[in-house]
Amino acid sequence: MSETALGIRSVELLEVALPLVRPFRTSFGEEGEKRAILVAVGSEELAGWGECVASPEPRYSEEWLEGAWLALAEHLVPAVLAGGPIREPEDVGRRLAWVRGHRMAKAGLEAAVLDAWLRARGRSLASYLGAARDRVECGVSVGIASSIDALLEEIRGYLAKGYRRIKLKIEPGRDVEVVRRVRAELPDTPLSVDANAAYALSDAPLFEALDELGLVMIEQPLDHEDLVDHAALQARLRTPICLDESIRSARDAAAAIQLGACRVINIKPGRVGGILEARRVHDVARSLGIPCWIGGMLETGVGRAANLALAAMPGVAMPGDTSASERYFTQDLTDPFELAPDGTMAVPQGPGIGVQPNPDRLDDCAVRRMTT
Ligand code: NPQ
Ligand code: MG
Repeated sequence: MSETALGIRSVELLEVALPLVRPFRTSFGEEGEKRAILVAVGSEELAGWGECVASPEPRYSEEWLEGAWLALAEHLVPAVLAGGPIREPEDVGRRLAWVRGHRMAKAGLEAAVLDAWLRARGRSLASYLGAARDRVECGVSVGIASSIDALLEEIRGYLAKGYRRIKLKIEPGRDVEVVRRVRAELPDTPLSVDANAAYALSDAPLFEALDELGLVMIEQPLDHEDLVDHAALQARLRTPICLDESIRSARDAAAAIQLGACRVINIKPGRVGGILEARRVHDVARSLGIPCWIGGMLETGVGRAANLALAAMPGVAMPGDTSASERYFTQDLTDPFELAPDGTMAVPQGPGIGVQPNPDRLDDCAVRRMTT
């Protein structure tokens, strides 16, 4: 264990592919397989691990896997290596600040360096982030289903496992009627919806209908780059609007809150450019009295571990999309994350993110590797 700077000897990029237990359908598309880039930072005896959440196609945001791979290989990794030993985790963001955008790619690299830096100090990510608890409440995100009966069966399965909040994905044509049916069958279940930016302000009457259904929140109803229309919509609703895609930084979070564009914030480290910026979003929301929670991008155990550490921060006031490994994968890359019957999950307490990918599983799932 050393308090000296972290020398990085090598950086490996691995593209992994894991089958999903069931296809995941949203308003922007369907995924049958999870692909991700893992970043492994090697130093002395140690490795640090990070996950880049960019998916194969630029549907959720403009970033996509191949673009993130190139950004990492050609710009981000060389820029971090060129700066020499890492004295503090903020060095990564400073060395990458000249690169516009590419937040998911930056986040994967920063996460790996931060993991290695913390492991060298024997310190957990949760403790570094000022964790307020050692277990976190978990919700689950449910994809758009082929029928309401199939949807209800899937939801009942998750409720039986203990999940504390059900998030229904909606899209035009599969919205109010579906949610009304689910609400009628499950009158006391904390329910939310996520539109992934599929609607326009002219759909306000539809959201006024949803407003009658006692939802915990309505996530990202309007355009992924909009704040102003969200503010107009929020003024017409009692149900809090939660922003996901529209919040790309702590600066965005402050603007959205001041405009009245949301009353809740979904924090994803990939979307905002890293774990440290995710903490800044949390700090902004907390200081302005806005509850936040930690979202998910179908992460493998590497990204999931970091999300659980973030979910332990004191301003995280709602259950996250930090679901169990088995929600998405028959076999994770790490030891599986499991939900307790009370709907909580343990926050990893070991050094760094507290888990490591299993080398045999990596061999099975890796489809591409590159070492710098
Ligand atoms: C959201 N996640 O909150 C996202 C969107 C999402 C858990 O609902 C592959 C990779 C497929 C990332 C589908 C959840 C995905 C993905 C949806 C992210 O909006
Ligand atoms: Mg969302």
